Formats: sequence, structure tokens, C-alpha cells
Amino acid sequence: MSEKKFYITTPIFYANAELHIGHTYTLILSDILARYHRAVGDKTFFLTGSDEHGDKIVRAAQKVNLGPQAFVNENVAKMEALIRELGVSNDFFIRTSDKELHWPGAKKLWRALEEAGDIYKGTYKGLYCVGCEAFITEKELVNGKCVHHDTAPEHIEEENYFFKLSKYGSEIRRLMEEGVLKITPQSKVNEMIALIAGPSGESVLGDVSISRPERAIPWGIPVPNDPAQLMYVWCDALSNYISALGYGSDNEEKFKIFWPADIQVLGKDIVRFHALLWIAMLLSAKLPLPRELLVHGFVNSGGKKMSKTLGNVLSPGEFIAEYGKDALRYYFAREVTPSEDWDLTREKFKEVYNANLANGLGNLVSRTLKMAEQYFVGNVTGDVASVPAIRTKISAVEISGDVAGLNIPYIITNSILTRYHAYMSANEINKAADVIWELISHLDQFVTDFEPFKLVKTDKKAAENVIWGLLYGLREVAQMLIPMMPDTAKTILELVGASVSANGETAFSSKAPAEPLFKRKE
Ligand code: ME8
Repeated sequence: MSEKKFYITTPIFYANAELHIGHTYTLILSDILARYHRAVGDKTFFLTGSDEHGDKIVRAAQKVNLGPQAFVNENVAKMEALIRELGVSNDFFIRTSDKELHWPGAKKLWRALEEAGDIYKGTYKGLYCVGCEAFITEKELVNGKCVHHDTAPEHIEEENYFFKLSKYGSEIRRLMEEGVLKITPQSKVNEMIALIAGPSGESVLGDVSISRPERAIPWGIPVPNDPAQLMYVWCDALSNYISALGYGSDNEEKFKIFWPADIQVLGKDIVRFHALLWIAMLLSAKLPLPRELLVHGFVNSGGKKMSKTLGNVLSPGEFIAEYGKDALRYYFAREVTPSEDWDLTREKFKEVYNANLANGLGNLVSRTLKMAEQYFVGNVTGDVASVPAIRTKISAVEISGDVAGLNIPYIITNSILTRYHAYMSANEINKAADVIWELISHLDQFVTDFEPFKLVKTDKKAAENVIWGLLYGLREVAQMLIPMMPDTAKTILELVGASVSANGETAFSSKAPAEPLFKRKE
């Protein structure tokens, strides 16, 4: 067991609408990593939350005739309900409208920037996209519209506070190039450097406006000592990662333990806010930097961007209702490469579900447990040595080094568990999941080759050894599945019923499931 701490965050989601499949991917990816780190003994803190201020929220609230606070309360309640349904194990949910916890943190960070001499007053004249909650330039527009929101930005001219982002461009570039600031995948580093670097390598990063004049409906955090200005939503939102730990409150204990974040998970749409603005704010406030920004790709639906206008939005609730939450978690864990864009269709989901859950995992569990029940009333004893054919695969960690000399087709020299842990600690959850399914297919092959259902008629002890090996393997499958499919893992562990005696022997007191774990869908 390690003594390490592990702090992981997701972006805080806009409380203007329900979460869709894309948001739930971010949550599950982060949850799998959080659960893994808890399982290996790291002192873990997993944060998610909601981004509740800004014009985007005020306008969405007006459309449904609600005040902003009532509107976000409704949406946040739905968000939190879905988060529970997905089995997300966050330790805290931060809301930017939380005046007790979040506001003091956001204000303390502001004052730190001010003390560093990095805030000044100026006039902003230009374009603003409410969808992005960001100032944008003429050259970023396509046909006069924001490419992300397909809407024309607003012209504004107003007095604002500015942050000296320009001061930090070269330093951020150096930190990224030296790998001190790790961004995964590496291609995002190059994208960020391209934004920073001018034609002869100098930083061309400009300063940014970090406040807006107070609105008709004041909805945001007032700037310290100037309540006529509200903090720019991104500065407000980014500070959640430390305010949630109590930064700026009268108890900064958690902040001292957990900051800096070990992993900040985010989608590719908001890399520049995190890699540039957030990092510059931390540098200005002289706070440690996050150890890694883990950027994931976007989900499409049927080859197209998921959008209401195209009518191809897939809701997480639909998949949970039809297949169960662990099936959705399986899909996110194994069928998606985190750094890439991917595509989800109902057809593909069903195909993968039938092949790998109903047939693959589910079928192996039922077959094994039925044989154990039928031939041995569930009570199976044995040991690794009497299962020579699979011992190197199933218990590679225990008997590694004992591989040579066993000239049988099952030997694999690269251990399952070692590779699983290596991938999980490198955040490559899809590869770790592949390793689990590699073990599942070895176990399937083992049944095919040794046919315990025939063997039991001629040599009962030999059949018991084979079934013991299968149960042993299933237990290992379940243990590796804990972060990805927590309920399924728990069910399998209960069904298998392993116990280890004082002299280290594993015995099983198993029972067959009343129903298949994953019903086949036609
Ligand atoms: O940007 N595919 O909030 P947001 C994959 N409040 N992931 C997706 C996705 C898709 N199609 N769509 C969204 C904000 N996401 C700000 C963040 S943080 C200080 C403030 C995920 O509700 C992805 O992780 O628009 C993306 O970064 C996040 O949701 C944006 O959520």
C-alpha cells in the first residue's frame, strides 16, 4: 500500500442544460482513475462540479422564466442524480454559486494576481461569444460566426480588468517543452506552443480581460473592492479546483494536502483555458502547477458532431436504462481511446455489448459457476500447482520466474497483472481493459481445451483442478474490473466466494447466478 496522495478533477460543467454522453465520458474516465488509485491505497480526492455564472446561464434561465439561482439549482439536481446513477465516486461536488466555499477561494486568487501586479484596468473593445463565454477575434470567425456555436459574436466596448497573461507566455512554453507541465497527448503541447509562439519564437500571447461590468441581472462573483465589476466566468470557474479544497476559506487543510492536482481531466475544447490562462494564474499567484492535464477527444454520433439540430444526441439515461450503468462504463473504458475522437451508435453499442459482456464475460461467469455448482455443490478446492496449464497466466505475479520449462500452449511470459497496473497507472484505461479481456479469452480457451464437463466423468479431481483454475482466474478478472465496473466486480466476487486459508490456499464456496449478468439483446 502506498502513502501517496492523488487529486483528480473534471471540468465543472455548465449548469445550463443536462449532461450528455460527452460529459459522462469525462466523468467515467476520471472515476475509473480515481477508483483505481483508491484501490491501490492512494489517499484520493476526486472533484467534479458545476459552472453556474455568466451570461450563458442568465439567458438560458430567462428562456424558461426562472431566476438564475432557481434555474441552476434545478439543473444541478439533475446533474447530481445522473452522476449517482453512473456510479461516479466523487468526494465532493463544487458549485460556483457556493458563496461559503467557492467565492472566498476565487477572491483570494484574484487578490494574489493583484498583489503580483498582474491586474490592471483597461477598455475592452471587440467581440464576445456567449456560447464560449470568451472574447474572440475577427480571424477566428467563419462567415462571421463562431465555429463552435454557429452564432455571430456580440460587439462590446466596456471597461474591464485585464490580466497580464502576456507576462507568462515564454515561461509556460518553457515548462511545456521541458515536460514540467505535462499535457497528454503530446500533440496538445504543440498546439499550445503554436498559440504562444510568434514568427521568430517570441511569445505573442496577449493580455486577457478578466472582468465584465455588472449586468442588469447581477450573476457572478464581485471583483474584490470593485463590486461594479464581476469576475470573468473562466477565472471564476478555474479557481474551483482550489476553492473546493478550502483555499481562501478558514480551513485550508485539504488544500495543503491535495494541491497540486495529480491529474486534471478535460476535453479538447478547453485546453487553452487550462494550459494557458489557468497555468498563468497559478504562476502569478505562486502556487504549484498541476502535474498533468489529461485531454480527451470528442464523441460523435453516427459520424457527425452530436447536436440537437442534427437530431443525433444520445442520452446517457437511454443506455443506462437499456443496458445498465456498468455496460456504459465498460464501453467508455474499453471501446474508446481517450486521446482520440470516437463515434457512438446504438448498433455498435449493442454489438459490443453482446460480444464482450453477454457472451464474453457473462457467459464465462455462468458456465464456470454452473459447473462448480453441478459437480461440486459450489465448493471447490485446489492450488496453483495442480493447474499447470494456466498457472502462468492466472497467477503470473505469484509464480513469476516459474515459467521456463512448462512447455504447454498456455504459457504467456508477460504477466497480465503487471501489464494491467502499468496501463492503469499511465491512464491508458482502454489498454488495461484489453488486458482483462485477454485473460477472459484465455479462460474461455481453457474450458475449450480441457473440457471439464467431460473430464468430470473420468477424473473428478482433474476436473476440480480445472474449475478451481477458472474460479481463480475469474476472481482476478473481477479484481481488475473494480475501477471500471464496480457493481459487476462486486457481484462476481460474491458469486465466486473465495477464501484464503492461513497456509495461503485459496478455496471457493461459489454459487451460480440466478440470472445471466448481462442478458443478450436481440
Ligand atoms: O466547458 N465529447 O463546461 P461544459 C466528449 N464550464 N466530451 C465532451 C463533449 C463531447 N462531445 N462535450 C463536452 C465547460 N464534453 C466549462 C468548463 S472548467 C474550469 C470550466 C466534456 O459543460 C469535455 O470534458 O461545456 C469538455 O471539456 C467538458 O465536457 C465541457 O463541459
